[in-house]
Amino acid sequence: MGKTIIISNRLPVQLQIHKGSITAVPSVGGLATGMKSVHSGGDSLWIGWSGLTEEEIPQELESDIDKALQQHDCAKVKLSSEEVDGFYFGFSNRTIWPLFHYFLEYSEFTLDNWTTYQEVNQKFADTILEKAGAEDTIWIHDYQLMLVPQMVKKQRPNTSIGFFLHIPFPSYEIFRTLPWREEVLQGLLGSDLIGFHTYDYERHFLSSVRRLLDLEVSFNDIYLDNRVIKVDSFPMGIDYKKFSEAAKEHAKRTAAQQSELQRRLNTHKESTPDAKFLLSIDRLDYSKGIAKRLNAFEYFLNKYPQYKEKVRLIILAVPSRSNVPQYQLLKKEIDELVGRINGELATVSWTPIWYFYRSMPFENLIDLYTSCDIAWLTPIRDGMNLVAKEYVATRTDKTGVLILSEMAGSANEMNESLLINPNNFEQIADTLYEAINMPIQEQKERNEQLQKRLERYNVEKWANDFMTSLERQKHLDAANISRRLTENLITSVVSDYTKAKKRLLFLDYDGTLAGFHTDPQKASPDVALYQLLDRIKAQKNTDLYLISGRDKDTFKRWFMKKEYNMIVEHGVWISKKGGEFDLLEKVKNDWMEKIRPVLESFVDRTPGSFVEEKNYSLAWHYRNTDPDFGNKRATELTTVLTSLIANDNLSVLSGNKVLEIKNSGVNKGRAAMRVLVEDDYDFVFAMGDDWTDEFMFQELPETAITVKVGRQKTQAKYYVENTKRVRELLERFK
Ligand code: GDG
Repeated sequence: MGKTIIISNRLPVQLQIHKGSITAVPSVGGLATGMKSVHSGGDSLWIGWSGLTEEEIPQELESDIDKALQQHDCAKVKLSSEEVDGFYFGFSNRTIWPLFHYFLEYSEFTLDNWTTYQEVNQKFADTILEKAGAEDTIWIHDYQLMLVPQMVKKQRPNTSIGFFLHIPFPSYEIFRTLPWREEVLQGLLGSDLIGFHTYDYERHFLSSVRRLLDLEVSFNDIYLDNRVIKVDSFPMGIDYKKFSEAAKEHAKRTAAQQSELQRRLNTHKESTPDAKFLLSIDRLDYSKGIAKRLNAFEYFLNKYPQYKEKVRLIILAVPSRSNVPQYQLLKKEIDELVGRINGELATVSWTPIWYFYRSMPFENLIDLYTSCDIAWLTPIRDGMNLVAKEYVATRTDKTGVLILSEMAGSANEMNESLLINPNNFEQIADTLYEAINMPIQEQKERNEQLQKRLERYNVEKWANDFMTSLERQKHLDAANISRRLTENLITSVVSDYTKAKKRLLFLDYDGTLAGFHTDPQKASPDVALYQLLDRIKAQKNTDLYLISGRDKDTFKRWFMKKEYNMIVEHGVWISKKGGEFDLLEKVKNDWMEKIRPVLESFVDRTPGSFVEEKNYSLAWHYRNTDPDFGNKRATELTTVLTSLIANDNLSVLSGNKVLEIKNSGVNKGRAAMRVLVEDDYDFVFAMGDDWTDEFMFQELPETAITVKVGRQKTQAKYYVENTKRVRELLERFK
């Protein structure tokens, strides 16, 4: 069994160089603790940037640094300060971060930064390729490294690669503004499994993949060449035990054992026993809505002045990315706001806001969590927000109220908290009032539910779920690959073909012999296809049938002179060796009058869709519509039609971007079986790409060789990737 390689921008240890000696101290961040269960016991390696630029590492210390990192099963990627500027402070934090948090106006599209981002991603990929063995599993983290999966996959197609995005994935309307949007998506699609915190981020991503890359997406599977990529949501949890146990331990401390901060908090509590502490903890980031929160606090105090001197807001803003201009401006704005509000509202015995701009040791974090009556977290956008979960975990007596922004990923799982819209000051003020006055019993009931969930779905479970899903994907893929028509299998099929005394071939047209065209009438056969079919047809003891859902007039125009055998309209008509079309099935078409207006009303409401009228069926095509909208309309139309046709012996067939309404008993399978019994065939071969071909795959005998074009679920025995491969295979039938 291989090891797990974890890759993130920063390593889970912090390097400290003191008088020429190096120490690597484990960092306490959520990701580092989360991955503990995966990154342990010598079975894993963590690759990342050490936090020191090339210029900051004296050459003579380089190998000591590597050794210090090795002791923590870590390896570094070397970055120069110029690379850090372009890749991290530039593209990651001035383009992707604001864009993915819906701060479009902050997003800078600078070609140089994009170039550096690509180069640095390549450096990460190269380090992975250098360190990873063939059996290793790779888990890449976050928005700084979105191109790495593809870079690794290209060199190691069989390596299992997972990717997790810790920030939101924005809606298509936002994502499409990125000049390098296709490249970013393709980079991510090098993964076998892509994880997001919430279902919404997942669906935004799938929508962008569909619209920008025009790839086939079925539920949460993306089909790309010969691979299936799974996309799923894994809401990240916390190390619940660590927080709840730390809180229990703090509760037992004597005054002498308590921290200075705790003692001060206690003094204030004792002097004003009915006053409430509100807490907000975030990195100083515009996405966290700190300035808005301060304004909302002022709004609350003006709306409910009875709480002046009765509430205190403790704001811990952790310094972050302070060399990005927006962050400097934000810092200034917050400093000024705190100053103004305190200046205007403070009394001799009361300062409304206590503001800390620093990072605190874990100990103090627990002091704050356990001492504050209300946690008030109002990000404008947040991938998850672990602080909300940590606060709840430390409330060991189950008291305390969590007020949380709906825009945080964690809001999806924390329904028992008081959810607010961070832009609605009226609602926020009223919610603060509600929180301050919430009966203890209600607090306990809410927290009990929340704690149960957080304890169960903790960070270890999150990491294990992701890894299990990645592992499962590998097996599924292996199972799928085994059905791929490989060179060995092709050789054996060709040999059966050569040896056979009487051969029968059914070949679907659209999506099988020819690719799709925006206008179906323009998808006419090319010269090479005619030559290929001519050659097969000319072979002795070979009956070749083109079998299609197309109307007979088009096929007549394209193929009649070639004297190919044809079955059209899913098996209604048959023509042999250039003869006229005969009805293969006696079917009615009087129902069309009733159905046509329904389809036309859908055409009116779905730009890009159109109705194709055949002799015995009606088809609604939606290939040229907006993909999401088209799929939605297709579902709606299926529902409408299913109720309309209930008693008419009709069925709705869902093809490749087409819904077709036709007589129930007519299908390609039935038609193929009619032909099959006409002779004693010892080689039966069928190829097709969509649902209508599945009837053939189902009906033909077990000995038939059935081949699906594309990797979707199928009854066929084998699959090939695309029409190019179809033709390559048929070329070998000699
Ligand atoms: C990104 C996404 C997503 C904070 N201040 C101190 C301190 N912290 C710790 C907290 C918590 C972590 O930092 C912050 O995590 P968040 O989830 O709230 O936010 P981001 O840093 O923005 O993280 C976010 C996360 O990735 C995970 O996927 O949830 O949405 O933006 O663990 O406890 N720790 C210490 N001192 C502090 O002053 N020791």
